[in-house]
Amino acid sequence: MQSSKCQNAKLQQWVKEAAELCRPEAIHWCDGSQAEYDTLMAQMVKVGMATPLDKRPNSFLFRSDPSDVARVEDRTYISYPHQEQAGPTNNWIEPDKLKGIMLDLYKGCMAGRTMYVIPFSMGPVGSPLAKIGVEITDSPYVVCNMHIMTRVGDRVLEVLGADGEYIPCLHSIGAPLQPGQADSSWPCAPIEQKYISHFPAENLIWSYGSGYGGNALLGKKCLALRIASAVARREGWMAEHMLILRLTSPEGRQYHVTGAFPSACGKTNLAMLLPTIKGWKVECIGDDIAWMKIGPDGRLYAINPEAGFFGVAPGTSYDSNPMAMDSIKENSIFTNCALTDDSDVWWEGMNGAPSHTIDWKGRDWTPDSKDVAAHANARFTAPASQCPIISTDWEKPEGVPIDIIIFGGRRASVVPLVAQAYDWDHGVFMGSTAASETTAANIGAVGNLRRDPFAMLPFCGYNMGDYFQHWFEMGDRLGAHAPKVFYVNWFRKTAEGKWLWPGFGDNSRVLKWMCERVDGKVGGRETPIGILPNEGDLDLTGLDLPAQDLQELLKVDAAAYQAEVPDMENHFAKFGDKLPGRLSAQLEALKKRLG
Ligand code: SAT
Ligand code: MN
Repeated sequence: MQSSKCQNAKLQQWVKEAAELCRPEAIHWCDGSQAEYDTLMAQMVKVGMATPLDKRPNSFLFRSDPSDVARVEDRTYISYPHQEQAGPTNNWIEPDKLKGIMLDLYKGCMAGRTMYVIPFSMGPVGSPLAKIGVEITDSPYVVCNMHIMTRVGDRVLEVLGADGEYIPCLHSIGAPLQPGQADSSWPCAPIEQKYISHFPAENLIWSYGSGYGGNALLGKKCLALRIASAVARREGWMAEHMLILRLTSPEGRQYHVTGAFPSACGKTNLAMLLPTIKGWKVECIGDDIAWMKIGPDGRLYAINPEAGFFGVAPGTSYDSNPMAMDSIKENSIFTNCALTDDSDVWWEGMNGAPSHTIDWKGRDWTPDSKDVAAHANARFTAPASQCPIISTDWEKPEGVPIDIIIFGGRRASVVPLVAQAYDWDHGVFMGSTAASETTAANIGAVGNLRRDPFAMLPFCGYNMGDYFQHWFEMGDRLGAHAPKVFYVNWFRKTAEGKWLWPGFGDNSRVLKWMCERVDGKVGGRETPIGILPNEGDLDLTGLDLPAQDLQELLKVDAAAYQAEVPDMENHFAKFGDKLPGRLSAQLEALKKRLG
């Protein structure tokens, strides 16, 4: 039960207690080695949980239970002693009560299974910005994904030492096996038994019942966003749902950009885009999470705490994101994609449909089938190091200095292609009122418009009113060093439902305008909602965009914005006296500008 490599008595004690509670058949301390990964994969192939892919070396396909295909926001809890600490946007149950419910579920929940202990680092091992977590799980699928998404292994235990701090993350799929009982290929608990719980006051994570993505890979949303955002507020830094990229101009000037977009709104595509404008280059640093701290020179520095990509598969192709396609050629895990007859994966939007596949539910599928072949939230898990344009500085312990912060979401109407905030306060207002059509990354309705402030609605580990205030305070500390803030919408459609903007590589044209704004080299016009490019300010060389579409993309429809004001007011009203006065002032200023 004990690990000879673990010198940390507290960790040994926690593992012992977890084993007494969950009653696994065996305990395995993960060392993060390739041999460990290979052994677990071989076991999962043997029992029919994983399918090896002939076309992609060392890559495997998994099919989840149809009930367990995405994050479960309704079953996600931020548990503080007082509900006000969790705020109006989080589900809350009082800690003792929630723990009581979950302890009952955890009792004997690992029967017949192995309990894996995964020591992992978010951020390069030993970096001053990194945080250590330890996930206990009964899912070998989770172990293999954590190998890719985080830094796992003995080196983490060494850094942890005898009395280092770690964030305990307890996970069970919630499917004990009775002696002789046959296992299913994706065991999990029914929805009403799923709990993704966070106790930020004690830096503790308890997850039960799901094996999928952010519900189960606890380093990601649970630790690096929900718990880290609460820690960051206490310690004066930021944990954000943001991609990080470096853009280099033809003159060799580097710009670092972070961008907050809700799940499944194109962060991965933006993070590794190939610019369509001459001489500009993008390097990827991260595609989902940024931890940002003010550096000794007063600027804001960002690191990517993750080590891999857990990207949305459908829609990813050599046209839309060739760098992602090259990242997943080998050593990758695929979940809920379709299986082709020549033992490869396929999904909608990859390229021409094969004449036959096995769909994500394991059924025969042809282009005539009425269902999709891959689930809309099918995912690939791939090492970040495999991205051909991963920045050589992506693991730099001190991070990269941020020049530009982007907010955005999916909006078929109203919101123009790009707008620059007048100043930091206006940028915080843009982030706090960000809205997007919901996606398949959460279990629930798709396509409904909702306010998703800073793309953190499902990920903020404390009262979001306090979170807004924290953004203002960071801006005050950054002063003249604060990054410039922009709001984008790649997803505008015509009344007939046609995309107005080509997106993907052509988004580099918008990024270029931002860089030139930072340097004061390009124009813009003041509008009620921010500074927009004049039609001649965007570099559209080589792009065949009808003039009418460009006009539509850069139009500010004051009446349409006015119609949104009541919704913004209701959104702000939820925060009561936690709403910073500076946000109310911004809303009043917007109303005035709209006339
Ligand atoms: O399943 S995850 O939460 O990791 C993916 C996402 O929603 O961004
Ligand atoms: Mn995400």
